[in-house]
Amino acid sequence: MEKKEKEKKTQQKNTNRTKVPVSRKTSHSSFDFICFSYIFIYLFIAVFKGVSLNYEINNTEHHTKKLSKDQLIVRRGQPFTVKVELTQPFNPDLYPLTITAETGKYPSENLGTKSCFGIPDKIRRSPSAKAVWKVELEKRSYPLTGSLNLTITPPADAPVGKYNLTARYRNEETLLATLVVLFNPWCPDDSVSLSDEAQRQEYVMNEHGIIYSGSENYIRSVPWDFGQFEEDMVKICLKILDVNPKHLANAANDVSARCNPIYVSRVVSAMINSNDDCGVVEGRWSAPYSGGNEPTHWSGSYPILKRWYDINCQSVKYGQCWVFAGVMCSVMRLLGIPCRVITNFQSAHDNNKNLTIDVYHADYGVREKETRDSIWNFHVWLECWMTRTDLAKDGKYDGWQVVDPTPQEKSDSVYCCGPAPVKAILDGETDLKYDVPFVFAEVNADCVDWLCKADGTMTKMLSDTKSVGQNISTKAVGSNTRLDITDKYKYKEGGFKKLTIVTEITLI
Ligand SMILES: *[C@@H]1O[C@H](CO)[C@@H](O)[C@H](O)[C@H]1NC(C)=O
Ligand SMILES: *[C@@H]1O[C@H](CO)[C@@H](O)[C@H](O)[C@H]1NC(C)=O
Ligand SMILES: *[C@@H]1O[C@H](CO)[C@@H](O)[C@H](O)[C@H]1NC(C)=O
Ligand SMILES: *[C@@H]1O[C@H](CO)[C@@H](O)[C@H](O)[C@H]1NC(C)=O
Ligand SMILES: [Ca+2]
Ligand SMILES: [Ca+2]
Repeated sequence: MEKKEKEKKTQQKNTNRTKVPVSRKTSHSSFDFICFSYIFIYLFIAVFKGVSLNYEINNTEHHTKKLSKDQLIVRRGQPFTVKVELTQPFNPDLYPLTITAETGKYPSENLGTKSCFGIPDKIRRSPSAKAVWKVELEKRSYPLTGSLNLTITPPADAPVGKYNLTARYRNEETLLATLVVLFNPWCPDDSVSLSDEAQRQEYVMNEHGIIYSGSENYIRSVPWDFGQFEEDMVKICLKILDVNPKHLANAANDVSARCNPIYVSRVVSAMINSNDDCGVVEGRWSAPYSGGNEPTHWSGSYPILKRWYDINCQSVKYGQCWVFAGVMCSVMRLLGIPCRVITNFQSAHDNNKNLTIDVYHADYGVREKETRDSIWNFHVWLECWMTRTDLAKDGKYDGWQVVDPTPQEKSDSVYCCGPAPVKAILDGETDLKYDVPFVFAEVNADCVDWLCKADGTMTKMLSDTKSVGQNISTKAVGSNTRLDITDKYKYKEGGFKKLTIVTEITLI
């Protein structure tokens, strides 16, 4: 106890003195020594001499170089190297090196938010420890001079977010690194794994996109700047996670659940709209747009996200579907979940979940019946790529999932939507999580026009089974052309599949 106190004081005293030379040194040396570890040089029995986080090499290999050159940002399931220098020979048989990785305010081994590992890895762990990290001594290390090249690997199911790595050797502890861990589409074991490099470049790395709007007869291409690699996007996106109501209610469980892209995409879909929480964008669908900008003002996500962050997490005014989807795409790409923006033309909003869009027309002298069912000339949502082992072990529902941040209907009493597997929408499997019936209706609902008569009866005037869900479009991989993916959402009109589906649905 006493010794620790003393160390702390020395540490504080030395911080000021060492700061200037340390930072000057980092800019010229190939190794970036961090202050914390440097301080120990001045301690009498210090064992940690220096740490180099190899930012350049690590961030390049983890596809995060565009994000930062002086912060370690890695992806789970993939090793990174750290060089540690000791003031004495490394003797792991006598004195093991232990490292602890911690994230969130309540790190716990059983929740996967804390992991203890080391060389040799003889650490006693709880049998229910989740997300166990590992470390190996690289061949190019010189234990006799205390120069260690460590290869550290976060597990492929680690919660994403900010971590502290602390090392302990011979009763001395030092902060090795503060780093950020992201999802890893390059890692086969990650639940967001995407095998094709061209697709990863498009759906994770591309900062520029096209959002389609207009109508099915005149499709407009609007460029959108995602800006997911802007300098402070890590900070902004982690803030979005930290102010979400589930985090405020139970921070330990929320941080633990950040290992799961299903959970994260659902949370982000709720946090992009300002309903229910301090979400990023406030929606408005008609003038006046006073106190903010018209939705058509925006051409990219970053100015919106930055503004939200700068005004202390107050929602930015105003957005409509393409703004919500564009902003969410930036957040998901930054976090490392592959995603793309989708436009559905003649998109139905089936307010009462019965798969028909009912429009009521008044007979002479009769008031029109109120209806909240509606058809939008287009609607924009997001597809995110992930496995759905929660729905089927055989991978049937893996792949693209609809996630829609536009506040249309509540799901579990919050304005959010999805992830809904596109395969489940195609096959009309409306009992699957999340919100499959709602998205199914957006692309499949029948339109019924009713005539309301003076005696209170109604006559069906017109029934249109074809117009909803047209020309479902997204930007193609590696080019600026439009890809029509309507056949991923629905079988050809009148096909056998659709008929069975409608019967199933009307029974619900
Ligand atoms: C990480 O270390 C910093 C600085 O020592 C501290 O403020 C922070 O609370 C730590 N975070 C975790 C998750 O341990
Ligand atoms: C540590 O590894 C890096 C590359 O991974 C290498 O350049 C460096 O020389 C190694 N350090 C030592 C002390 O061998
Ligand atoms: C759907 O709901 C509307 C309004 O309640 C109703 O008029 C219509 O008949 C319903 N359609 C079906 C197929 O149940
Ligand atoms: C939209 O889809 C329809 C068929 O559903 C097709 O006839 C039309 O050419 C498509 N429009 C465009 C712009 O591709
Ligand atoms: Ca919200
Ligand atoms: Ca309806």
